[in-house]
Amino acid sequence: MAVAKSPRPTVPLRILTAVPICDGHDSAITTINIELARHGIEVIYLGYHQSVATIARAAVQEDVNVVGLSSYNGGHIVFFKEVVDALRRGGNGDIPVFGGGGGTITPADERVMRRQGTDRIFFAGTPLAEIMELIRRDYARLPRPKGRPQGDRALARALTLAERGDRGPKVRRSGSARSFVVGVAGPGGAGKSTLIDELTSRFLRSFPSGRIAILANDPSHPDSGGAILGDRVSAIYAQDDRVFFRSLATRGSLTGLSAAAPAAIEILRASGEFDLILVESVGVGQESDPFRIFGRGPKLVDATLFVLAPHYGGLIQLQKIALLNGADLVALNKCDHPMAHTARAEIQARLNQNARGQTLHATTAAKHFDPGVDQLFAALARLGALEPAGGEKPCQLRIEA
Ligand code: B12
Ligand SMILES: Nc1nc2c(ncn2[C@@H]2O[C@H](COP(=O)(O)OP(=O)(O)OP(=O)(O)O)[C@@H](O)[C@H]2O)c(=O)[nH]1
Ligand SMILES: [Mg+2]
Repeated sequence: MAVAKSPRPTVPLRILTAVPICDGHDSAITTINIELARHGIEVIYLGYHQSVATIARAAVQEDVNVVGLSSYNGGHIVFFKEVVDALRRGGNGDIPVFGGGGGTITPADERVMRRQGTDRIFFAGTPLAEIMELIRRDYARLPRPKGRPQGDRALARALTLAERGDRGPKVRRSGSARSFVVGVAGPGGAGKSTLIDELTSRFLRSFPSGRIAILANDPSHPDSGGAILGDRVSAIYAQDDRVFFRSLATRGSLTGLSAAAPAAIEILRASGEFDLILVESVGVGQESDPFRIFGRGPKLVDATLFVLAPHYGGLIQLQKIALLNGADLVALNKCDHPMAHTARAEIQARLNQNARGQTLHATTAAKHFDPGVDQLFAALARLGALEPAGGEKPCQLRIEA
């Protein structure tokens, strides 16, 4: 089929992609994701083996134009319908769902799926260029919820408007929480997202009724304007209604955060919904100050956590990292690595020289129940004087020596 060429969108289209539960075929969606980003589209990728609830929650919080599922396990007729139904039940049936699955989805299956609410299926043999053109042509418009958006969708839409440059999107105050906002920065791949996820698990266990928000910034590709927003892949514990997770692409901002991040933080604070807000920067360099902690403009966060892994180079590289002077908390992550022992001593010496009482935490975020992460969470909760919104006492953290 010939498709008329559509211009590059001025506001990037956002797609949530995922592979359904009990399906490990992720090579097709990986190819599709990269191609989407090459065509100026922002892809929020959830990963494989994803449940209906996880997909529907992410679609709402990310306020995407469309959900794309890649299904090869044979369960597509039921699974696509359940995603559509979950969106409709939550009043979000305006978010379209499409997908593919090569030869495992037949034209007869598609007819049933369309009747059940799936928008379209891309069959085996469809050229990638044709898929891209159809997506850009048919899904560029932001879905319109019926009536006034509610709950997380309302919050998500306010963030979308902020990303589009709307200066003061209105958000109704729906809670009474006094948010503690923590900026999490560090070099690319140091384990920021994994650590944030482990901190999220501590928060959910310690504060039985509180909510946490995560604003995950990832880089846009300067050539196409597209992006692979991949921080959600590490977010196992974000699969909980008490977690609001939003991915932001930098869209040309060179600060380490999206230009909309300050407004987004204010929107989340103003909602009164969240006791804790964690803001992840993109992987930062030696001179970066994404949260403006050194006085160049109003400070964006209440505290800063700097995360680095043992492979930072040597002593001289440590001396160059500006954020080590200003961060309130420092985590040396990947302490399962043999180099961690030396790194810990070097970083501790660097912090001692600052004489600012900064604490260093040795963490292994890839391990569940890591005592270093327990200690880091306890330090963070102390710093923010975190108290559950309902007034109940936080449950005791299990801290090992
Ligand atoms: C590669 C592959 C694997 C790899 C997966 C690697 C990986 N990480 O993904 C490996 C070897 C590991 C594997 C394992 C298995 N596989 Co396999 N696998 C395939 C194979 C050969 C190709 C699938 C693929 O990636 N195609 C490439 C994509 C790009 O092309 P496409 O499929 O034609 O898709 C087009 C469109 O549909 C569209 N599209 C696809 N998804 C999406 C999503 C969006 C959002 C959009 C816009 C478009 C789109 O893009 C393409 C454009 O032309 C298929 C056979 C086949 N020919 O489909 C079997 C197949 C899917 N596997 C099958 C099976 C049974 C298995 C295993 C259970 C085998 C076993 N007994 O262990 C395991 C299960 C693995 C698991 N954990 O789930 C069966 C499924 C049968 C069924 N559902 O009834 C198939 C059909 C083979 C067969 N004929 O038996 N598999
Ligand atoms: N060995 C080991 N690997 C870890 C640890 N923490 C995270 N990782 C792995 O490191 C890789 C990067 O982790 P992320 O959490 O995505 O890192 P990040 O800092 O958020 O990365 P960017 O957002 O791209 O800058 C992943 O493969 C993680 O599984 C750890 O403590 N030990
Ligand atoms: Mg990350």
